[in-house]
Amino acid sequence: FTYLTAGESHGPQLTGIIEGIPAGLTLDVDQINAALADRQRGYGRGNRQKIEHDQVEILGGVRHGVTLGSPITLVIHNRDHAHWSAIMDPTAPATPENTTRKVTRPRPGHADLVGGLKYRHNDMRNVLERSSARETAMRVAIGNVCEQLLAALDIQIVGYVRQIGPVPAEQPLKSVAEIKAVTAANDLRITDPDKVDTIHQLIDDTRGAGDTLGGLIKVIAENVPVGLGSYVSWDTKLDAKIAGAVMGINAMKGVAIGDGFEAATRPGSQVMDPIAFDQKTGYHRLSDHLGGFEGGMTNGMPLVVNAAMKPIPTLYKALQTVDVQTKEVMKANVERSDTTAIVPAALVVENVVAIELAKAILEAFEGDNLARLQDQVKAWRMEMNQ
Ligand code: EPS
Repeated sequence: FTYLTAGESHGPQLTGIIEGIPAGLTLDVDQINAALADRQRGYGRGNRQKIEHDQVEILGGVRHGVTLGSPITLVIHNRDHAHWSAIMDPTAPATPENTTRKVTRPRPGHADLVGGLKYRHNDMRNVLERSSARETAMRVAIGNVCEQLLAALDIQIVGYVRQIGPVPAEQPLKSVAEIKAVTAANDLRITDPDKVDTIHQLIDDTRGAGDTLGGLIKVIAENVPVGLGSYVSWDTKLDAKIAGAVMGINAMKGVAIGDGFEAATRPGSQVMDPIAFDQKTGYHRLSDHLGGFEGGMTNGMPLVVNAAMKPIPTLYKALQTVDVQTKEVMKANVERSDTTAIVPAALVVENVVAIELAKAILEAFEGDNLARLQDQVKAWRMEMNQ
């Protein structure tokens, strides 16, 4: 199972190719589009989202709504490209007229400076166009294809926002369905709706001050088969793969499984999850401090993945930088941006975890055809007493 995305933020389109999805999966394009719309919502977003109306086009690997087992090609057009067609023209040679939005004052915290040095771009627009989180739209489209595969195997997953800036907003809800219902009903994707007003105010004040906010995200996956991933070598551990993939999302600075860093502060007796057994549900744990992983393998308890997102680096009240042409100390470039992207980021983390879970399942089982895969997973669950 592999996937690749391509495309610049203000270029003509984002493109994604996924290889390894089994044949026979009924793919609901409306569900992909609903996920894309969900990624565009959220308090604290900038004006770009008023321009975009993300919709996927399926151009390969699917026939009459059912996957063929061949590579699936997805496209999302950038509506904003209409305003950038000359500046982002893929083929017309550069002229003074089509290079007017040159970026020479790198933003601290962004990929601008090092990306420009590394690739020898004298216009750092060539960096920011691809390092932009616009690309996460395609990761959500691909992630939704994976979520539809996981749903066909009775696995549910949700991502939500636990904290925005310094304000925690988490109520201990347990089931994925319950979390989905509560977080869909507010524009912050939080489980504690009493915090909505406080956080709106915080975001407004932060925007007013020309500043930005990050936050904390949690993803929970239910009914994951026991024994995905392996303890035998470091690079077979599924928690490590998930951590890497989550860290690969724009602006992430931390990933933790289960109680994460907090587990380091307590004695072992308050961190390990005692084992129990009954005929109906088989082996289970009496708590889930370890977030569903032991020895890098899923243990049948809900997977709990936490992520910490830094604030957006584009500040309207710009920080000090150095102009790469003159080497003069200046204020950093200001591009149109969001005050916070924590709300869409929670959905992106959810989708990236879904991709890694689908990948792990397709590594563990033979995945040419969905019905055969379902039979294998069912037999496996029975053997695991799950
Ligand atoms: C982004 C900057 C903004 C965001 C963008 C990510 O875009 P623009 O510069 O066009 O205003 O809106 O996010 C998206 C376009 C999106 O769909 O999420 C950045 O620099 O990362």
